[in-house]
Amino acid sequence: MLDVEQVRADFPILSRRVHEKALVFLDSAASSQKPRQVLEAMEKAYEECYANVHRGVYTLSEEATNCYEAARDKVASFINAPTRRGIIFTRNATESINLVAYSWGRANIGPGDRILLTEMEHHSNIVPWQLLAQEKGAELVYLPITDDGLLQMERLDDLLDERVRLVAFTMMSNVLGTITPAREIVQRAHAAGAVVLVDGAQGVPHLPVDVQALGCDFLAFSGHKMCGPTGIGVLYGKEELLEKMPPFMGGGDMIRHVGLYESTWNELPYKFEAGTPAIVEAVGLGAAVDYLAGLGMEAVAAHEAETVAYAMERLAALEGLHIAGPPADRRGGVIAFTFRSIHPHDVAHLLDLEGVAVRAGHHCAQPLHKRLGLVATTRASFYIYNTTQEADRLAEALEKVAQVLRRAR
Ligand code: C6P
Repeated sequence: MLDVEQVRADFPILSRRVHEKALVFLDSAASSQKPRQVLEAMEKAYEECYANVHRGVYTLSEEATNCYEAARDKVASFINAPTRRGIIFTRNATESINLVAYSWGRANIGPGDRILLTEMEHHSNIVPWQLLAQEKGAELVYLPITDDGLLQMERLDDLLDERVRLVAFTMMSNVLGTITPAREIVQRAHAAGAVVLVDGAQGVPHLPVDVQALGCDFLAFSGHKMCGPTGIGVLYGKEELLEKMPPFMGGGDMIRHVGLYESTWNELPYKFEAGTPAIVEAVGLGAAVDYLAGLGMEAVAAHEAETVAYAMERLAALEGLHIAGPPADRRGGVIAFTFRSIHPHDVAHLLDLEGVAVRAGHHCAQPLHKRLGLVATTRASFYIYNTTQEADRLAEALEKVAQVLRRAR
């Protein structure tokens, strides 16, 4: 199990006070906080071995290149990728998904083809496919969810007909917290001849992920939700697919030879990394991956499961509070809820006055909220540094919100 107090001591920001109260940070699904180890690794990179990468023959540039490439090895090992050539650094999960939509999608999707998504996707795993489908005359189809926020798996085989070329789905919903049966979906999609992209933006930071066991063709995730900095994300892809795909963006570093009228491409993964990359951010992500691997992802998942089960019990006991999504044993560290008829923005604002940071709104999942018959929810999301005492603080603060509004009426 995690020693949560030891983990908390690694995160300087957690000692902050907000509105004269000890901060309770419950918005890690939007972006996690950063441990000292990541901050120090980035500072060291800037202070001791910063230069552009892949370009210089001088010592500093070679050192910077080595640090940047070492980060790629760490990420490859973190998700058990068979080769570092399949690890492409992007800006975030959104860019990773767009890379696949533009490069693989524009080469492989045509009129009448289908792309199968689910009703619980984040906008980042909907809009790129809408753009592609509109351009190519393809069609989007959605695997529906149940009222309690699980995928209707019994509908999958019906939807997976020969027109489906791509299945793209999230490993964990950022609203419902639902952990999807990713391996089963990949297997059934492959059996139907489809390529599979897994949106790991919420999965990779919180669950052990082994891409070889999962079998997916692509996996997209962001550094900033897993203790790393903003500005760095990852696309994992199977080498044989990436080899055949045309470049996404053109520019420096992604070429082998440039003529006035045509060019040839660099080898993987550099073919997909045009321009100066996020060098120090990659180093930070490498340190984040070291940090999480040091804790052990099984322990991370177990800690969150325990904290979220406790928090759900506490919250469900509050009068007029409704949690969206499945029971605790089917979800990760996310709890989105409505509270009486109070607008989620008011709930979040009043919680902030108690030092509790949560997100309110549609959480970039408007179709999901529409399916649930909701306009917005308040969302508390838990990570390695959250405690059951913080879940108590959330519940007590919500009780206070109810009292304040009762008095105001
Ligand atoms: N969800 C949230 O508060 P980016 O913004 O590219 O790092 O991640 C996009 C993304 C993709 N898929 C899922 C399932 C996600 O949850 C997110 C980001 C944040 O829920 C910010 S909107």
